[in-house]
Amino acid sequence: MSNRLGELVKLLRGHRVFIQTHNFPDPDAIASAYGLQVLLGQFDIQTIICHHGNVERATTANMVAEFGIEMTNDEDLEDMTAEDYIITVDAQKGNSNIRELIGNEIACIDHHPVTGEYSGYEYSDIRLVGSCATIIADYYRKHKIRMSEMVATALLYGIKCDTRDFTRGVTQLDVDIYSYLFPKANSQRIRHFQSSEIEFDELNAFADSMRNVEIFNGVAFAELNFACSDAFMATVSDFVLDVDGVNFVVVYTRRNNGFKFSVRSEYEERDAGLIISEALKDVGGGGGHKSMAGGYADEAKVLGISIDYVKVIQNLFINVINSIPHTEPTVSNEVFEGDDV
Ligand SMILES: [Mn+2]
Repeated sequence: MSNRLGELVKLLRGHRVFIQTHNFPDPDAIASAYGLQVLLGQFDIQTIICHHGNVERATTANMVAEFGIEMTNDEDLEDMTAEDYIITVDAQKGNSNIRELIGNEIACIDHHPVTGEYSGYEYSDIRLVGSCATIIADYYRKHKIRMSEMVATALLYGIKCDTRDFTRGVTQLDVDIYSYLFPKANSQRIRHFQSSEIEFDELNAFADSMRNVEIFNGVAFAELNFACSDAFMATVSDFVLDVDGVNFVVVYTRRNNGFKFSVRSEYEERDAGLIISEALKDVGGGGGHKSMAGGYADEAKVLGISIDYVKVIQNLFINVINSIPHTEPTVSNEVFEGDDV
């Protein structure tokens, strides 16, 4: 795993290269794409960052604007061809959160568990660390490549977001990368991004959703009864997980003839990715990390079980959680030895 940058550069040279993030990119996806673009630029490989879905949250929009990151929406990519190369970052081809584009997905850099069947990458660097930005920063560190304050700040912010300030999914590599990035980054900018994670016009929606929280034996459910972004759902799940006595959170909203889910877990024993994939296997699908996961359920299939969809959703999750042998919960830290995970 150690000297692979040369391999990647060699693979890309002479091709038109796109860096594609997951849909509705979050700070980790944006930081990773940006950090990779600047890195490859140092080897004279020009890239175009592309994505599907808007970058409209205040924090992500601030990031893009303040760093001057050029992000092209897939609808504006008129001239991508099947010969063009795509590197997927913070996502893997075939996942439900990344749109299929015409180019050739030749490479992947990601920190999510492998779920799809796609095996066409000629280069893949998938490590189960706290953020994709950690992996990108590791390339700079290993190869002693100069890093600008903007890149360091973006990557550090990406790590902080995905690990929730180093409280979830943190590995030794994330910690090492933190100490590598910290002296290079601008902390004031990070504070500014962090202080705009909830938007003013979301405050009422946020308060309403808190009134709908139901808790059963440490498992909290919240239905969001209004159109909301994935990022907003994630913010709500994180917030509910902070409630004393809650160690597992299921937040969901109705969307496109279905239900969209965001799940959080505090304990190793309640593996969010495994639980959601099991809970939704007959009505949709889901997956993710031990501590954070997402998924989708088909409305007709849920309502086919019972018209009382709230109970259906609660039962689907609670049945899976209750089937897990009960042991004393341990706090999930997912610390791995060494940095090549
Ligand atoms: Mn990520």
